[in-house]
Amino acid sequence: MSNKVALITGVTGQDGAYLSEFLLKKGYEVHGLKRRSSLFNTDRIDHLYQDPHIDNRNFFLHYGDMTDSTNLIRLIKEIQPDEIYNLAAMSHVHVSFEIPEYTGNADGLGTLRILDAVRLLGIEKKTRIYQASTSELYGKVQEVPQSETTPFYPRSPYAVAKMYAYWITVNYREAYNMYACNGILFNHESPIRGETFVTRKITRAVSRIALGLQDKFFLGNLDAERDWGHAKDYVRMMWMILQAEEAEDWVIATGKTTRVREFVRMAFAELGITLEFKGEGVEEKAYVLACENPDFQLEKGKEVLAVDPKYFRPTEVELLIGDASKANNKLGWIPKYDLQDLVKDMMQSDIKLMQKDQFLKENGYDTLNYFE
Ligand code: NDP
Ligand code: GDR
Repeated sequence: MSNKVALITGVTGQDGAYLSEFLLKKGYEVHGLKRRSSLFNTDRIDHLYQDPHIDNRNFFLHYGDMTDSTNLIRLIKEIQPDEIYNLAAMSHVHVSFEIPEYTGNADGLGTLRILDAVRLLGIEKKTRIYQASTSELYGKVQEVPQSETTPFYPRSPYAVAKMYAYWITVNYREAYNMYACNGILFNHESPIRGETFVTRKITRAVSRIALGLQDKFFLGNLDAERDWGHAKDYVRMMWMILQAEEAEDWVIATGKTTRVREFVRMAFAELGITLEFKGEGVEEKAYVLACENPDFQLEKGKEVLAVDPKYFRPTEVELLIGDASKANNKLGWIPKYDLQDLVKDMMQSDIKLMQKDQFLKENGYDTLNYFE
């Protein structure tokens, strides 16, 4: 068992939650940075919570924000982490077009604040830093599959901010001999994925439609292709990256790409429902072709999906497919989940969740009715 100390920014997010679980199992003392919010924002880590009054705690939460340097410096000084995983970010690509300046501040300058805090405190020989870089850096297709040597062409304020974060991490490594690495992670999903990312939006809506809680749902670009993996495989790799002898940058991906439309098809298929897609572009719609599952009453020909252009992005990333051979060969990283396993995991979880909603509704209680 390890007796290392880790600091995770973005601990309340999808990856922060899985990484906390992973590091705690390895025996780490884990500190997480969470934002103050007017409602509890700790749903994903509530099962890890420890009462502050007990002895021998190994999981601690601290208020903080990536836009607040003094807070970050003070926390890093107090915690003296062996490893920092910088996962905090305004991580929604489409939303970044609405709040570009904030995104640049939190995602770009936020990374600088972490790196510079470690340098200022003089702990750069002790503290290793993982930066959550992204396949969005590749943006407009330059070559496929995308590897550590593929040129970047970011296509959103989010990706441009993450490009700054990527290079400032490389720069601090080279300028100050710091152990700082970029994990260039392709899309990774899970049952606790944020509800407004496309995979989770699909698995939630499909579950609700099957249970009769919702009539149909709307998506944007059905032709976009993504290299989707499971978040559990990807957080393991974040840790492996910081255990490597040399600080380097790594692509993490499955090497397979799938269209959004196909993900929709797979999610319905998990419930025994087959679809037919008709029309093109904004006119495209999906209808039930057959429902072989006696638990669900969906008639043949029922419209379940339509395109709404409000979900189109001003500039889109059409195709992502990663080449993770460096991580496969040098670190021995092999993902345990394939896309089919991922869809199954997400559908099983969302069906259960929506069955709760169904129960509440049938018994006269209100349920969540807000979708983006
Ligand atoms: P999430 O959106 O689920 O989580 C983001 C986390 O960052 C949340 O804990 C959020 O807090 C926190 N956060 C946001 N802004 C701030 C801020 N200003 N100060 C402090 N904390 C903040 O993202 P994921 O877990 O999916 O991703 C983790 C990281 O990896 C992100 O940096 C993302 O950009 C990057 N990434 C993700 C990929 C993916 O496919 N998931 C792929 C490649 C990179 P709160 O809960 O309060 O909102
Ligand atoms: P992405 O993920 O932008 O790749 O960023 P997202 O799931 O939001 O979109 C994937 C693709 O699906 C298309 N799409 C829709 N997307 C959303 N969110 N909602 C819709 O209704 C919809 N319809 C179609 C999108 O246009 C896009 O092409 C994620 C985030 O986790 C980033 O933080 C991370 O860096 C990258 O993955 C890798």
